[in-house]
Amino acid sequence: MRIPRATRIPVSRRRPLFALLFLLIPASGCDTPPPRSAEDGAQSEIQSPAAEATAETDAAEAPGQTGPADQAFPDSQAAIIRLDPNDPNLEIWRDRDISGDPPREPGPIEVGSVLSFFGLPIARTIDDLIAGEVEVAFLGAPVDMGVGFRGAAEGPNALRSMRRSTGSMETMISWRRELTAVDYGNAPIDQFSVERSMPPIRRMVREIAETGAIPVIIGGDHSIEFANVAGLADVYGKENVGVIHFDAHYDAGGTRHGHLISHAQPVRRLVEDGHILGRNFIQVGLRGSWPGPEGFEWMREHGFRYHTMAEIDRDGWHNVMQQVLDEANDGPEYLHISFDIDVMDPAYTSGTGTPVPGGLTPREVFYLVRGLCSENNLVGFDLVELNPLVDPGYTTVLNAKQIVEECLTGVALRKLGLGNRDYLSSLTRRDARR
Ligand SMILES: [Mn+2]
Repeated sequence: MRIPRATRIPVSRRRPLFALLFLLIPASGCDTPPPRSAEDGAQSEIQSPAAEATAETDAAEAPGQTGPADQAFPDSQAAIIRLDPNDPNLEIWRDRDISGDPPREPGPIEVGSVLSFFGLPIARTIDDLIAGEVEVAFLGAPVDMGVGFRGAAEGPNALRSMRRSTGSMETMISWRRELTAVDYGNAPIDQFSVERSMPPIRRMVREIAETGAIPVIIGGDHSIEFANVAGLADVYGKENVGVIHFDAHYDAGGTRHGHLISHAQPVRRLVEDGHILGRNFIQVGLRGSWPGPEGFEWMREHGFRYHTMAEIDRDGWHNVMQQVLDEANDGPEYLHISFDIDVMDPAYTSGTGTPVPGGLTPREVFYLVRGLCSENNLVGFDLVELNPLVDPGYTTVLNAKQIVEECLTGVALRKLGLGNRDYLSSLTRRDARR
């Protein structure tokens, strides 16, 4: 940047001025080690005034930061603008404050024609879940800054806008009839920060799981898998939960511009923070250009089981699918499914942020998801990366809705003692004709 001649300052007087500028612009602690987890990361964004003063002093005196302004400021940690710890609205959890609600008996609340997931009653509190003996609680997690592309935050409301459940001809089982389910609303998030959005989602997943209900979390981008699975591990125990990760991408990327969580990193965070063992991760549908060799080596090192589209093309979907179902049965007691809609071919799911050609078809996905949810002790399910803003015709929302329903049909089958990947109604099958 060129400084106008009239305001130029003699070289000998520059240092004190730059020191003053550093004092005027709040500095973050550039000596602070990277946070261990996304939840820690959220907390570390707020510092005490004493820590701020130290950081400012350190920054002002740090070597190499007293050069011309156009070199010192743009890339400097000292230029990061921190949160205002005195903002009375800093605590995003306020959104769930119900202290102003009229008194009522706890339990699910019917909402008539007001939009909710599948037209379900809503629940506002843990007491509502308990009083209603709720078995499945939907939760919206409208995060989209983790994909860096606007629209995934509209996923929950896009799904809420779909027609209600229509049942399943394949099984002649209606999950709506068999399961008590509610819409638990959206998690309160910080729309400007992935890091700060993780704790409230994790807390709500934990609330649901603590009552014994299954959280079904609708994203939102894939960063929320971290909060979802960490929340389940809080309740069911570290390393006690297995995860089937449906995705075109492995989502175990390393640090990016200092960020430890985004839609490309939840898997690595879950493993490195000790929530899930690598060998209890099963990846399905990987393809395209990411990861490269290092990513696959990292998964091998940690004992991941993964099934690429290349393997599916070579061995046939049926064979790989049976193997996935067998592997899921050979894992820890509890299972979570994290379903990135981009695992499907963009022909069926254009409405997503990072589509990759050559993916799965609805026919392949529906059977597998129903089978997994019927044969396992499912404790959580998330569907992510649904972006209705780039979904002409709502094809993606339609497929997303069906995937969720296939899973819940599986859960209902299991409850009825019919949990079996190949279960079909006798009315549906040719070989059962009378
Ligand atoms: Mn993903």
